[in-house]
Amino acid sequence: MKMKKITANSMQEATIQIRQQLGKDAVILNSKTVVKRKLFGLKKQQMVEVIAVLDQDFEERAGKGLNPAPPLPVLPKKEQVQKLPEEPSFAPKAAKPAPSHPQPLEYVRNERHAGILPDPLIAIDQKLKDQGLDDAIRDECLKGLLTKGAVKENHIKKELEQLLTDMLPAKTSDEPMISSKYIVLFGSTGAGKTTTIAKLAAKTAIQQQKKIAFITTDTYRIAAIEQLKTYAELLNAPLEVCYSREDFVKAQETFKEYDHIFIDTAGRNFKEEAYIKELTDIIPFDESIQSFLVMSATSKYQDMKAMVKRFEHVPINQFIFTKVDETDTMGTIFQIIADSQIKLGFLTNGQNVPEDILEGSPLELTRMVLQS
Ligand SMILES: Nc1nc2c(ncn2[C@@H]2O[C@H](COP(=O)(O)OP(=O)(O)OP(=O)(O)O)[C@@H](O)[C@H]2O)c(=O)[nH]1
Ligand SMILES: [Mg+2]
Repeated sequence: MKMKKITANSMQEATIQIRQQLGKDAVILNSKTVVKRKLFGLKKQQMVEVIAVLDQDFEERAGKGLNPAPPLPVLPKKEQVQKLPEEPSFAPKAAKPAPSHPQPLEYVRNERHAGILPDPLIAIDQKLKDQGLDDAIRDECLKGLLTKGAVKENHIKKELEQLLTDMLPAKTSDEPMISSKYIVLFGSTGAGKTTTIAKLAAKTAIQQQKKIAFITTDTYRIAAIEQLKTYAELLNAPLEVCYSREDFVKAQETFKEYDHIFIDTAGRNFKEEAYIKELTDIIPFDESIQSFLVMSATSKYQDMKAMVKRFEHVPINQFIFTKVDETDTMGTIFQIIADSQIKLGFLTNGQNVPEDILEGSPLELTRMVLQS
């Protein structure tokens, strides 16, 4: 896909320029009259501004004798879509051959910087940027939308939803959210680990009628043990406090008849290497453990990115993002998942236990990004 904005004195002149720059298969997407100031702003002149595209893939495939891709199916306004007329006899001969075609992604990027995308695409690009999505994701979206000819608002929404959803790792449909015997939540201080573990445990015990137990390795604050004990008592579930790997192995033996054991960990400054070591010293991260990195949705992108990097040697099966009720910027979460390709487990949206938790899905997250 190649796109050009041409400003000329007349439609005829614009047509000649489009033909010279894009070739005879170019299609006009949009044309409007603009007023340009000349002579240091003293004189106004009416000109035409035309946006034209050439479906380059179509050209290349046709050239190679392959089935050509369909031309752009949807264009802005019916009356604005004009196939270029045959070359007028007075057209000057092209002085030099058309420039070689840039790669599509580079092309989209250049067009964005030159500010000549159709208005609805400019608006959607800005919205995604405001949400915190980076150039690479936005380029991919623009490229996909242009390739599908989605330049009208209603068409954009559907296609964009699909494009964004496809960038996130999908869960298999039969994959239960709580799939292992041991479920461990870790992350930085105050992220909402204990509250979320109580929500998950309560849902598993009440809705799925599973036999559940708790382990905590958070021995730094007396209040932390008390907090989890309160939830355990409410759910009539046992709790073991583990200070070491030996304690942990003993607790595993004690709970061998239980369906799911929810493990709470201490919130620590994730920048400290020692924290990661303590975590892996006590908990054996093997296949029987489903691990969730818990991060607050209100955290900055760079901090989240650093946190994921810090935990790269602890296997992270899925993410949990808490406090989504406290932010309107879901794009940061989207970006982190797209970067890391780690699946989204849950989102929590309030302090109520157990209600304020949702299973995360790529489509739901995409919709949240586009709605906010
Ligand atoms: N608004 C909002 N608050 C939440 C959510 N989840 C947890 N909180 C609140 O965040 C605060 C910290 O929650 P905790 O569960 O104690 O966090 P933690 O990660 O266990 O904290 P440490 O163990 O000290 O590291 C509490 O006031 C929770 O009620 C949420 O989804 N939305
Ligand atoms: Mg806690």
